[in-house]
Amino acid sequence: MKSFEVNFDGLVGPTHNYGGLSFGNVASQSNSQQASNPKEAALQGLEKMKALMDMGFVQGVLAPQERPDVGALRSLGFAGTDAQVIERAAKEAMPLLVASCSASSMWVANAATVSPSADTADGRVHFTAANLNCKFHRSIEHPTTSRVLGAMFADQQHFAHHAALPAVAQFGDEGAANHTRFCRDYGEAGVEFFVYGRSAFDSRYSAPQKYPARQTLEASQAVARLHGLSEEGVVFAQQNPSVIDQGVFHNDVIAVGNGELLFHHQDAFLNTEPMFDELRRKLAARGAQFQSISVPRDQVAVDDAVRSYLFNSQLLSRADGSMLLIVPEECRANPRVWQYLQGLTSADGPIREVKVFDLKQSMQNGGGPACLRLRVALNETELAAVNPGVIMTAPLYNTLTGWVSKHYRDALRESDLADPQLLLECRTALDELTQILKLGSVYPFQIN
Ligand code: SUG
Repeated sequence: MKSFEVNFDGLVGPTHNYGGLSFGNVASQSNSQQASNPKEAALQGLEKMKALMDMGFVQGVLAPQERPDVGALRSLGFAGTDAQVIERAAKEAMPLLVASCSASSMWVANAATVSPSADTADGRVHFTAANLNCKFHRSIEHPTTSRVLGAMFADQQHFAHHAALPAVAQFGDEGAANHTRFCRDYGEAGVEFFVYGRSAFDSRYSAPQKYPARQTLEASQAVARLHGLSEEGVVFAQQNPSVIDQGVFHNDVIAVGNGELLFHHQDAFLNTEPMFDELRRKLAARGAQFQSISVPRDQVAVDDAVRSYLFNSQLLSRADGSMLLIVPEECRANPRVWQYLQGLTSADGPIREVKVFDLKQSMQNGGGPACLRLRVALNETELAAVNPGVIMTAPLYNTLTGWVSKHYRDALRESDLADPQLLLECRTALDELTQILKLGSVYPFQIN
């Protein structure tokens, strides 16, 4: 049976703005308070989806969330009508209003961790929504994420959904941004690679000093248990704490894997060699051959990786077996990174082509090509069971660009977030979107 890696990209929501909300994420901190352009952000994302579809990849869409999240503000004590809740929050606690307006659900690499059916004990595709509890603005995503994923992958014969882990930092879980799967073929059993930043229960592990480690070992282990993964099908690895302190807030800022290949920075992990031995051994038992491309620090410094998002790229397998790397425009702007990439594709290695995309609106909040997509490996039967409304087609692309042009603003500043009209605009747009994507009722304003 044929199998595919389907990329589901997050559609940027109408409230995309630069709130400076993510301590430890250099781009989010340094672009705080700039005016954003939600319309351009959504169109940039859609263009990448369309380009991948045109190249022959199966591409899906993941819907944005209702923002401002009035329910979250109510839970913090703001009362009255929806408009009054927003007005009071703006007057008394602007940072909370900004957090409740974030369009951060666009970075769907953080929506969930996904294990394909070939790896799981019950032969279903398993999803665990990420609790994202390191940041308040992201911790409010998972209830809607779960409903949206449930509406996209509804068939219980093929898909199993788990609620987010307990909402405490000890089980901090950031989803697929810290998870990669290696395999010979997407439909065959693979090895799932979980990368954590610290241990919450064992003080012998080191931890970063300056910025938070968002993912814990114990969260990764819990997800592996929930998904029914076997001991021979998992490897847990610790991120190098010193790169977290340099702005690598998720492992997908310093490494990306696909098929049998891991493309990573030399300084990405702790205890790299024994961990690679384990990957090699476990993949060999699955008939696969682990390969790595390690980018040396004297060619690309960690700081270059953080600024250019070289590793937040999409590594895709083409029909002829060679690989394509989708990188953001910022990689071309960095001479060291660009020179490295020229050498990479001219060498006789697995990565043969680099394609550049302009994702500046998302990049300015620390979200590159890989942050914007959730990978789901599916066989033909499972793909046929996915809600067809969320699979990208040329007509859907046209409908969605028309929808964005109709509903989105082209400038958003902090002061605009206090405008109660923004909530109405957002709800009107999302109500239409659930019909376009055939999701049913998934938003709080549709179900409460
Ligand atoms: O969680 N930025 C996101 C970026 C997530 C990127 N995802 C991956 N690497 N997979 C974050 O830090 C910034 C929002 C703001 O500041 O307005 C933000 O949430």
